[in-house]
Formats: sequence, structure tokens, C-alpha cells
Amino acid sequence: MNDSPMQQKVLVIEDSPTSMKVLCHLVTKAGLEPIAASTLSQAKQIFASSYPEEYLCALVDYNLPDAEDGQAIDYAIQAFIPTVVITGRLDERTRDRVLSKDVVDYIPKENAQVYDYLSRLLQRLEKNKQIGVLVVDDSRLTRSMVTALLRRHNFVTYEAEDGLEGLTVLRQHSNIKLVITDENMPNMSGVEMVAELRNTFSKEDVAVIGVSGKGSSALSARFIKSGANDYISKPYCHEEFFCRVTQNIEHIENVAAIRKAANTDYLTNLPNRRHFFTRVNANLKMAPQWVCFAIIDIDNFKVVNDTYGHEAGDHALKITAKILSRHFKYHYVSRFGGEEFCVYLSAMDDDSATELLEKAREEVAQTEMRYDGKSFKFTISIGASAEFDGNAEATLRIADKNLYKAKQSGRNQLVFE
Ligand code: GH3
Ligand code: MG
Repeated sequence: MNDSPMQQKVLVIEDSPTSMKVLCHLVTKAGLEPIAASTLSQAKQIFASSYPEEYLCALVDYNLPDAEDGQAIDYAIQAFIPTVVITGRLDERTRDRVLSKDVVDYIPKENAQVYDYLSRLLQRLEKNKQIGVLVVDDSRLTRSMVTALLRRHNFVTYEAEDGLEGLTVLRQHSNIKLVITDENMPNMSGVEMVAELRNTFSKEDVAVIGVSGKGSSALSARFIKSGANDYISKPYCHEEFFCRVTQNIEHIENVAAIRKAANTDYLTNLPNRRHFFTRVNANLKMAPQWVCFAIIDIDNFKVVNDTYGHEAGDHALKITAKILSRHFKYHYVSRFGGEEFCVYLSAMDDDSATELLEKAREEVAQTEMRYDGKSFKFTISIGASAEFDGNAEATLRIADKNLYKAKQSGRNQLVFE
């Protein structure tokens, strides 16, 4: 595993002060710590007093005063640091020489765009530490070659020697987001494995890249038709391999981000009403013995907005959401809209639910909200109901009536009947 939390530093070996400044700025912007060296010997000195595990990667200039022909690159690679080469030289010979080494990537100092590319690459290397990639191939040599390539980009790697073992490993590790598979293997082929895993994992949850031999376009199509996201033909160059890997990982991440945005309330980060019901309905399918819905509404919230401003109101909503999340961490809590929240409780009883709801109410009432140098307090009213006959909407209507009663009887109270 290569997901050490220590990997926060980036070794920058660069002799041009201007480039060094830009690179260090990019590294800092990515939330990482740049360690600067302007010569190879300085880099060696720095390195002698630290551990390779502390480094996320190294950004290395091809040409340095004491290493004019890429020797610093070899040094960084031998020190087991993922190495990104930065160079002003654009000739074909230099490019081929750099790419023949075990580098992560090669970035010519052509224009400002390349710095944007580098900035994304740094973020990618950081994110990859959390992403598992499974390599399925019956050849041990191929497996170790591919996993070595992936580890160079900080991925967490897993191996399986046929489709059956691939399925087992995939089910054991939820961090696996990409499977790279060969076709011809004993017990279960690559195509069979893809078809099988699609019964459980969608294309948006786990991407699959099928590897097909030279000239076998029929196999590429079979992979895609059986549920693979992509394919790559042998022999492939490392650059193409990483382009495909990154593209597929980014697709998975983009879908996950869209899903999260669609399910989350933008202000409080709580699940929204739609997502709340998706989760509640999934839980109700398991036919729990006892369930309760509670609607929580902030008292006189209009006064908070009118007195302290809308932004202070937003801040108070976020704090309230945090308090509720903490109290109901083993249950489902959501922002229904405005200053109204809803909680779904199950596997409890009336007494323990009352105690839990009362504690949340008390904590909100006692919390001093601070915003922009001002400080204020407010309370919440709660209407709850555990009368459930299979229709959640009906239970919510009773909870809402109870909330109305709580408001009528002076607010800052729970009505649960
Ligand atoms: P009650 O105790 O009867 O619930 O009184 P209330 O003032 O809380 O209720 P009312 O429905 O009169 O007002 C709700 C206020 O909540 C008005 C609205 O501007 C405010 N509000 C709703 N959503 C937001 C939000 O996202 N941010 C802020 N700052 N205020 C919001
Ligand atoms: Mg209110």
C-alpha cells in the first residue's frame, strides 16, 4: 500500500529562479509543501536527511548545472519518488530519452497552459493515494509490470490471476474504482468477469479497461458490449496507458461529484429531501419494528434574519445542521427546506427517541451563535410521530400537526404523541 499520510512534500529540483518560483507556488496551491533544490548535489543533501515516503513526487528539471543530461531524473527515480520531468528542451531525442525512463510524466515549459496541466497532475497524484486499481492477468510478469506503472502514479494496487479471483478481490475492497483486465485466463475470462461484475457494480461505480492483443478489434468490441468502459490494445505506450487510466478515473469521480451535488443541500451539506426519502425507503424495505419521523423547525427565524442579516441566518443554519448531525449520527437527518429539518429514527422506542430529541433541542437552545462580531441564540420546536402503518407520508402529517401544536404552546419544545 502506498497511501502514507506522510506524503505531503514535493521535491522541486530546478535551477531557474523564475521557474522555481512558479513551481513552488503551484505546489503550495495544491496544499503541498515544496522543498526546493537548485542543483542535483543540493537535492542529494536534502534527501540524505529525509525519507522517500515523505514525498508525494519530485518535479525535476532536465538540465541542471551539475546534471546536464537528465542525471537528476535517474537520481529521483532510484530514490523511489514518482518523478515528473520539467524541461525547456522540446526536441524529439530528449522526449524519447525522458519517456524511456520510469517517469510519471513529461512537461515541456512551452506556455502557461502546461502549468495548469501540472497543477492538475499534482492534485491527481494526491487523490490517487485513495484509489484502488485491480489488475487481472494470469501472467505474473504482466501483473507486476502494470502494477509498477500504476504505483508510479500513487495508485493503491491489487492483483488477481483470473476472473474468479478478480471478482473476489473486487468485493473485498471498496476503494477499487478501476479494473484492468486481460482476456485469456483460466477459470474465468476477462469478458466473462466484466459481464458478471456488472450485475453488482455499475459503469459509474467501477470502470473496467479490457486489454486486447494486437489486431483483435473483435475482442475490443466484445469487451465494450459486455460492460467494459474502455479497452487498450497491446502493445501500448505508457503515455497512452496513463491517459486512458486517468480519463476513466476522472469519469468515475465526475459522476460521484454530480451524484453528491444532486443529493446534498448546498448550504448545510445535509442530505436533501429527495435523498432522505431514498434512504428512508431503503430502510423501510427491511420492515423495522419501530420507526419515528420528527420535523424540526427553528423558532422565530425571521427575527434572526431581520436583526442580524441573512448571512448570519445562513451561518446559524449550518451550525444547527452540525448539531443535529452529531445528535442523530446513527439515524437519518435532512434539511427539508428553509429552516426546517427532518429526522428519521428506527430501531429504538418512544422513550429513548424522546430523550434523544430533547437533548438536541436543549443543545440548540444553549448554543451561542457567533457571526461577524455578534452573538445570538435561538430555539427549535419539534413535532414527532411513531404512528406508522406503512405510509411515511401519513406519519409525517401527524409529525407536522405536532409541530404546529409545539409552536402554539410557546415554542422551544417537543410534541410527540
Ligand atoms: P416560527 O417560529 O413560527 O417558525 O417563525 P419563523 O420566523 O421561523 O417562521 P417564518 O416561516 O415566518 O420564517 C422563516 C424564515 O426563514 C423566513 C426566511 O427568510 C428564513 N429562511 C428560510 N430559508 C433560509 C435560508 O436558507 N437562509 C436564511 N438566512 N434564512 C432562511
Ligand atoms: Mg420557523
